[in-house]
Amino acid sequence: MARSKQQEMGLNSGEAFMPAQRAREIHQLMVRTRVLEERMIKMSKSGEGYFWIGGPGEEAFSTCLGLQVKKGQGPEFDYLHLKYRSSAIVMAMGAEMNVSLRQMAMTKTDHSSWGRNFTSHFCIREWNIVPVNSVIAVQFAVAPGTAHVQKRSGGDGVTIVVGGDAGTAEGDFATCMIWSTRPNERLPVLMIVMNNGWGISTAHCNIHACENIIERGKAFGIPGEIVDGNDPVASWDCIQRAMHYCRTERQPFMIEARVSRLFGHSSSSGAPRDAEAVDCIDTFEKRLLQANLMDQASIEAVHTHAKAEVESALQAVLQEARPVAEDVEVGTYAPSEVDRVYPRDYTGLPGA
Ligand SMILES: Cc1ncc(C[n+]2csc(CCOP(=O)(O)OP(=O)(O)O)c2C)c(N)n1
Ligand SMILES: [Mg+2]
Repeated sequence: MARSKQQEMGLNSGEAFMPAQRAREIHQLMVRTRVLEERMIKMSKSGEGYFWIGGPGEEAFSTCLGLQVKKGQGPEFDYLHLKYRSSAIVMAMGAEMNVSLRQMAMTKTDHSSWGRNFTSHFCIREWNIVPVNSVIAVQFAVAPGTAHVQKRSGGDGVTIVVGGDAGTAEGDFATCMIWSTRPNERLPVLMIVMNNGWGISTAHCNIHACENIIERGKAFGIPGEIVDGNDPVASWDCIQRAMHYCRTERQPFMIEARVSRLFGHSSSSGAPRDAEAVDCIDTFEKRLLQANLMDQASIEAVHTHAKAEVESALQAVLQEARPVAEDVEVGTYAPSEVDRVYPRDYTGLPGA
């Protein structure tokens, strides 16, 4: 079919096409997330917040992912097992900026951890976002659990697990491949590796002998795609294909998204801007301008609005209550049947 879209305004990356309206929506979300993250970096330096870690450089791919999630609570919806650079996914799903800001400022009003965890450690039960863990790659070992429930209960919900390239060296990554491909029990898991080429200060090329991480899926019959995660047009298309496969085939699929890490690992390394790395917002804006989908003034307006939005959200958050010492143990332990067997034992283990 000759594409009627040829008349339609939009952007192309190879075969992939993105209509103008979606491109503008994605641009706005990318900018809002970037401005939010940059303000949080400033918070880590100004004393308005504490440790920072986050996702500048992953906005293109992550926004496209968040917009395509089947959002809701329970097995008929998608489950998300995210990492600490997933802010753009959560923003694209519709989160307000204060979801991140409250965790950064460690206020008691923080919905994810009551001010007890680092920023970007989301936990949103209503959207099936299971708690983000600082221990890298454990999400890969947990993900088959929700996928198992989804397979058993029917429907087309899938489990999406996102990790970093260095984290694939952990046994949890192999656990995910094994438990998602047991004979007669293949599971609808979308395994996503955000490959930024770094694990803190260790370069990917010093550790991984195989050039592409998706090659490792081959031993398990897991198909995979590599995508330029800095390109929203290519990313949208790739995610759409992969999600469709998991939803309809009820089988695992792997995506390796090549992305940038724009502010180093975290505030612990000073979060300096990496001037060499490709900036997905810069390159996207150049394309939007070139295709006449936006002009310079409308791009600047998106940035100005986002900055005003984060400033007003932050000023409100800074007035909110802080956790109190008496709350420190609240929510750290869920009572279980084991308590009855070992009543005075916190861990439930004999002799502990
Ligand atoms: C099990 C475990 N080992 C080590 C660490 C320390 N650590 C924190 S982040 C990180 C690097 C992770 O790199 P990657 O998986 O590529 O994710 P990225 O930070 O690049 O997004 C390491 C080693 C940890 N948190 N957990
Ligand atoms: Mg990495």
